[in-house]
Amino acid sequence: MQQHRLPSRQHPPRPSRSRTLTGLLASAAATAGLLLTALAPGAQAVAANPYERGPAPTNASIEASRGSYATSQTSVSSLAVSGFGGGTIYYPTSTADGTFGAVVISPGFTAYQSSIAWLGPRLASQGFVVFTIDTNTTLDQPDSRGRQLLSALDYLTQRSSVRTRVDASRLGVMGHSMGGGGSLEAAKSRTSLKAAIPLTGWNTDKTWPELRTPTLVVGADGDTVAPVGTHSEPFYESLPGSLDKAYLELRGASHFTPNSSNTTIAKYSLSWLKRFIDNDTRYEQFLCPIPRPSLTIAEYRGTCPHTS
Ligand code: 9J3
Ligand code: ZN
Repeated sequence: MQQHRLPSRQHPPRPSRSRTLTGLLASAAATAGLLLTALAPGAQAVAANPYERGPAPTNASIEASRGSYATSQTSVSSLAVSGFGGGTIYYPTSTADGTFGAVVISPGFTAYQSSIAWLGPRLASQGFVVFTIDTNTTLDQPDSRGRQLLSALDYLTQRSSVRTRVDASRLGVMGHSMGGGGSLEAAKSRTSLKAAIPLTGWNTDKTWPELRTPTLVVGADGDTVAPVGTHSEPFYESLPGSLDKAYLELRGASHFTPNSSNTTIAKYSLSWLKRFIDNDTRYEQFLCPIPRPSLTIAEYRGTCPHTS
């Protein structure tokens, strides 16, 4: 009878045992012990979650203006791409932690990437490759912005200078206003996306039962351009009830609140991206049970607990 043995440089072959029951049991126990000893150090990191990036989060770390990764950025000329208007890629400088999930972000009607630029370093420093884009024209409508978000994702994963840093299977979309409406369009047409976050989203289409992407809908209580009653709320309610979804309504906020650095937008967007692009359940604590109304949260709805 042949003994089962782990290939190992540290452990020389053992002498064969007798074929008694106790011998077999002892052999099995020894092999199990060997397995545990051999696998424990590596298995700890791998078995937990291969997509986790960065230290265990705290409320302070998700509210901070920067995460643990130093970041770099590279400009993408509109002349060098097709299907969208170029942009800026923000990414963790280090290659020591493997690949990262990625998110592309579209600005709103008449606006440029500068209007959502604050999210670039903010999210990249937490361990994402972030691509803030310009659209082909600033007047492009949400359906067009949705296609442009997907073109930008394809550019990012297939042609960009940072493509080897990106895990092309773990991608998300965000956007402001018509860009947020575009993020819903993108998720509708590419159900493999892992996360979508429309920020004070605007769209003439109010119903999104086709989405299969975990979606965080962010509205603003004082939005008169895309009022929550005719935009974010119906968007959220029309998403499948079986979906991991949430509705965050910012308190004391306007349509343009997502255009400046905002802690509430950042902490819940980051938690959503971490939870669903990185499958990082360490962030579940910030999403479930659903956050209570506060100085900055007018209302929060969600399907909790989230599935894996
Ligand atoms: O992207 C947006 O800010 C959409 C809001 C808007 O101006 O819609 C009117 C056409
Ligand atoms: Zn619809």
